[in-house]
Amino acid sequence: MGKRSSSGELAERVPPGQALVDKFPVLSYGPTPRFNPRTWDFRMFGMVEEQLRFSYEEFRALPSSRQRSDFHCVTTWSKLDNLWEGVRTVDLMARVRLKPEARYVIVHCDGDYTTNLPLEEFVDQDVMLAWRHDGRDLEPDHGWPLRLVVPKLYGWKSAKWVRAIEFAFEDRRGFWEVRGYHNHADPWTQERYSFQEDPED
Ligand SMILES: Nc1nc2c(c(=O)[nH]1)N[C@H]1C(S)=C(S)[C@@H](COP(=O)(O)O)O[C@H]1N2
Ligand SMILES: [Mo]
Repeated sequence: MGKRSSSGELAERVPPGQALVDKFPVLSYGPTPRFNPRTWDFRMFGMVEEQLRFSYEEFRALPSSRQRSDFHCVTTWSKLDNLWEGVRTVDLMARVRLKPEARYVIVHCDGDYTTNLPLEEFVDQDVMLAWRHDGRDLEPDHGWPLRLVVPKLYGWKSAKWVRAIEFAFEDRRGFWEVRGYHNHADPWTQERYSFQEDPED
């Protein structure tokens, strides 16, 4: 993302109803899981020709990238210019052979948190599975050892402590999506709550 040279430019980067923060708040439902590098794994399953499983070492050996992006939580805070380091989902997808039926992604985390998004949005250029933020390893509360970052959707889609990606033919609502939050979650159109959803979608 560009430099913050004028307040107009800045305003263009802040979705309606959001306020900027400098600190990085922690927003978690439930406790921070413990990480054990010997038992941790990362799986890709569902509508794939062959399931994949990575050990921690194998996952960290994937090609990594650094990208800057903004982050918007539905509780109205936004944090701009986060520098994330990890694996872009487009690069991860080079490893998996999807079945043509795959249309949605269900993200599975330690602690039974899940979230869902369309495959098309999961493979956007700015979406990453990240292990570093602003030049430092993620803190446990922020998702160490691995979190998803989906800059174009509200923060609850950026799942922390990710362990598996499931590819599905049909959409399935995740943890917050079944508890009254919007299935899609675009901050620019304030897709905050499920009652706003168009029944035609
Ligand atoms: N596993 C898991 N991921 C999660 C959450 C959670 O409770 N559990 N909270 C979500 C919400 S609501 C937001 S805004 C972001 C916050 O990320 P942060 O705690 O690193 O700021 O994480 C998202 N990812
Ligand atoms: Mo959030």
